[in-house]
Amino acid sequence: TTVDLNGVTIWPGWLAPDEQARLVQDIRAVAAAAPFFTPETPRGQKMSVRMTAAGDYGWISDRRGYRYASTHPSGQTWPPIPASVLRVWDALSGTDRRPQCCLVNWYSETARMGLHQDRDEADLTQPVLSISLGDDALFRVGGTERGGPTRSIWLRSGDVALLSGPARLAYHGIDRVRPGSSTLLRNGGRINLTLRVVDQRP
Ligand code: MD3
Ligand code: FE
Repeated sequence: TTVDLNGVTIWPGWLAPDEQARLVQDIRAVAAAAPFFTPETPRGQKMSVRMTAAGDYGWISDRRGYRYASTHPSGQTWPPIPASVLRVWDALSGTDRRPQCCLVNWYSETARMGLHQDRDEADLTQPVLSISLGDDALFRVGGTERGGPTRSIWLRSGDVALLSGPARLAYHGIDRVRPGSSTLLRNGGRINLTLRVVDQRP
């Protein structure tokens, strides 16, 4: 069963608890190879979300701007996307392309992500798939123009969302995290994985 929020398709509780635990274990291994870092906006503000990535590309932001990059800020290539994560893409993405980036966003209890569009990918006809793990988060989505009406929904651990079609360019963000709402992560907080195709089809 799915929920539609402004064209965003959500599968509530799509991942069983044992599968969620496997994903967390695999993301811990990703973070051991590619440690979480705190991105800085081009204007020099630290983001409240900590990030890392797996796959051919990660998304980085620093004083020079934001972009996809084939190496971690340390200079090392990103670890491969875990098979447990690829299985979710294969089940729900509806595309024949492989994800080139698994962005890992780590929210503390006070972290947020302001309303933004995702448009750094070369082929915007390819979907983005999002996996929520850990504490609940209040997700907000609007239309394709800034300042339009928005709707909100709580994303819970194990929920998967697919952003495709017109919703691919919708403004969206995370307003807040509900502390203590999940026991999946030892230290609380929330992890969101987003799977993306970055390059144009070769
Ligand atoms: C709607 N992440 O990484 S995931 C991001 O929970 C990002 O960490 C949020 O926004 C998070 O860029 C939201 C849900 C999501 C992801 C991509 C989208 C919703 C989207 C792209 C287009 C429209
Ligand atoms: Fe986004």
